[in-house]
Amino acid sequence: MFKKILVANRGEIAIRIMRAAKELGVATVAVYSEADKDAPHVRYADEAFPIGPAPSQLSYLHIPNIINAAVQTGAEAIHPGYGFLSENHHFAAICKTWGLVFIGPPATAIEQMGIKAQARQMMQNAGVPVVPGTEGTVSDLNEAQTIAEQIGYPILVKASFGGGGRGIRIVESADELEDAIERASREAKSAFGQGDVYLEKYLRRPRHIEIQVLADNMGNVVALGERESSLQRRRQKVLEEAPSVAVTPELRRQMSEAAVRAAQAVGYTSAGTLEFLLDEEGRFYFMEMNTRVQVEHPCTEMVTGVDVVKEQIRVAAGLPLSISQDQVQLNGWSIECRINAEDPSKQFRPSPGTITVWHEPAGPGVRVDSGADQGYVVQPFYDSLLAKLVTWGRTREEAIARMRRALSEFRIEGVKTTLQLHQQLMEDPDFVKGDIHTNFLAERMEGA
Ligand code: MV4
Repeated sequence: MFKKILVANRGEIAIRIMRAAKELGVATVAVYSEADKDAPHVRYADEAFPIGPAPSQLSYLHIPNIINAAVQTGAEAIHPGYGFLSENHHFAAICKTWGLVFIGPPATAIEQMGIKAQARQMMQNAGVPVVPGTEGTVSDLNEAQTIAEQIGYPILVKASFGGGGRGIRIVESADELEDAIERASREAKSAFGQGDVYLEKYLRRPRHIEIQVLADNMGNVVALGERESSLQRRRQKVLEEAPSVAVTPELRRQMSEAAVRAAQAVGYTSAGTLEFLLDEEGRFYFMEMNTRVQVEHPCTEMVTGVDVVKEQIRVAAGLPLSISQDQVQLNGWSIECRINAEDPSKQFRPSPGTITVWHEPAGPGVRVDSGADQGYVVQPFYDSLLAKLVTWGRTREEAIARMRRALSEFRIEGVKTTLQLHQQLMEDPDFVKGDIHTNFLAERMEGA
């Protein structure tokens, strides 16, 4: 096992990773920007190293400063968390050249899954179902029109280097296709420096189901069941749960087998997530692979008892996974509410400022992963996630009852938050029934 690792992130996920390290007897190094010198993740670490000014480009995304911090402090490995450098295959490769272990998948797997059009093709070759669409990227308008006619409108134009939903356009009919391809391509070029796009059949009300996988260097790949994250707002996830009301044991088996094949096809190691769309007829389609630990990993931890981050560190240290597929059992239900510093009355714009009151809920079945506390100043430079409130119950009903209770205990003053949005969701009859899909929040908010 490592003696010391560096955590190249901030906020709740930096603390989450350091907790795993501490349980494994591994010392931790935090890095921090000038804006974060008093942040909780800096206090939690055994030591901390400054990496530059507040803007991420100059600190948390600045590869030389992070490598320097690891070298100066004698860390043997770097955990990138999520966001920032976590899916930057150049960073993963650079770590290696400095003799540092990147706690994540091989750089090649990150790169292959990062090119979405190529990932689609690879997955299809591996026997994983994909949404009907183009083989590879659109190179010629006539050809795109022919394929669009074959799969039928509505069609989605997606950026191959996008991901997370940027550079996406819905096309309702043939006369809009040319314009949509041009716009999506231009948007992708300016956002990602690369204008390749591909086409997919647009599914109108799919559920978003993702399978968590873990893989080690001995060839073991284990699927930890699904999460459902259909509740999103402007492609930002708001709430996640595990398992999903829409997944039967048979469907779970099929999706898990597809996820394991997908991971094997790219020589995956560490923790990763296969994102699928599930249509109203119960058919599932591969959409993307996230080659990092995800924000919502605690839902899986609550229902499987497996510590996803500890497994990542073990695998990076060359150890085998601590569980096999037949030891994976799902127990009960878990829900995660993302508590963001955002103002619901201003279209959920970030709400920076000083937190004057911070009181976290506790008690049976409640887990809080937070990166803020009383007196903490929410910075405008970074993601607005303050805390993840996660509950567990023997049933979905019990997890919801605990979430209602925990939300009522959570007190945050000084900044606007999404606490109230979650309280409303917990009372929504369709949410309580489990009748949700990826257009749920958009439809609710249009109505409001
Ligand atoms: C889709 C889709 C329907 N059909 N692709 C949005 C974010 C990006 N990762 C992919 N997204 C979608 N792709 C096809 N062919 C619907 C969405 C989508 C969505 C997906 C997952 C979770 C929430 C979503 C909210 C709106 C749209």
